[in-house]
Amino acid sequence: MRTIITFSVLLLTLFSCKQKEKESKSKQTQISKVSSEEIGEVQIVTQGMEFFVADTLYSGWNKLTYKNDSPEVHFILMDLYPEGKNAQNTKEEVLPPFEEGMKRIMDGDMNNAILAFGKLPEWFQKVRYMGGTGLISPENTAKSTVYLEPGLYIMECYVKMMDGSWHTSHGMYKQIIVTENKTVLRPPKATAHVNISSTKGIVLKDSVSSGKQIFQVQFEDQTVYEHFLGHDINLVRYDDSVELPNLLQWLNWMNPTGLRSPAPKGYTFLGGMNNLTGGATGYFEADLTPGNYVLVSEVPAADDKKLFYKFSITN
Ligand SMILES: [Cu+2]
Repeated sequence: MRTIITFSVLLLTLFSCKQKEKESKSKQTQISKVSSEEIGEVQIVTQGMEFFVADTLYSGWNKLTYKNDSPEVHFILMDLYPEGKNAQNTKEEVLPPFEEGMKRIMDGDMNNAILAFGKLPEWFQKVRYMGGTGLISPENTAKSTVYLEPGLYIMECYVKMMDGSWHTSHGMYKQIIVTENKTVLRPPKATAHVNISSTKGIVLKDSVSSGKQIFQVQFEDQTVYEHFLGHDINLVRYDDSVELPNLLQWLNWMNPTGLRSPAPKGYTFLGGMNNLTGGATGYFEADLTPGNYVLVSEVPAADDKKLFYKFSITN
């Protein structure tokens, strides 16, 4: 009798194992059917002056993997547009004042530049910046995780070409619809924490070593500086040969040579977190090797604003 019971238990166990195996196999099939939009993995590539990226994404956490296959430095900024506005409005109402303003700056005529920027439509003030990547050098990949609310976005890069014209004017703006459907992505586990604010500047709160690091960026607040934009974080590696003030000059788009190709030599831009609203959190990752680094905002006179934090990795 005991043998029969034992045998039955064994059979049951075997059966339930088989069943579990089946279930797990069917789960695996289900997982492979989940779309990349639902997983929240967003691949973006630039080869010239464009963004190759899906035109529809899910809302919630999204990991942007931005491969810069072009010869210029770029970044990604996610602009959440107010209701009823789209890429057509960018083209007709936003690009012309920026183009005219930049031409005036190149002529050294700041008064008329300000007048030109004054022609920006009122709704443009209602654009909300939802993060993106920091500046990224050619042949590098930026990885940032951002929380996207549903809505119509313009993904943009406003670095300038050699002649001072904006990358946006050459095609680096792309309309993306973020739907009510949510991704399954969870925010990554950070290895280092960075705080940024208009009063305390950039503060790296952990010591960082070489290898893959995931930075969690906490925007304590956000504000508008003299360049009409807020603060962000760019991770930059620099050679011993360089002088940092020349990077700070370059990081001000209002300088005729600022944010313009070619980027100053001796620096490698490794991504970061673009403008977020106060209270928001974003993540970016980078593979670090021993050397000198700076976390810096793309704002005029970042050092005076303490939006500048140097650190070194020795091991
Ligand atoms: Cu660009």
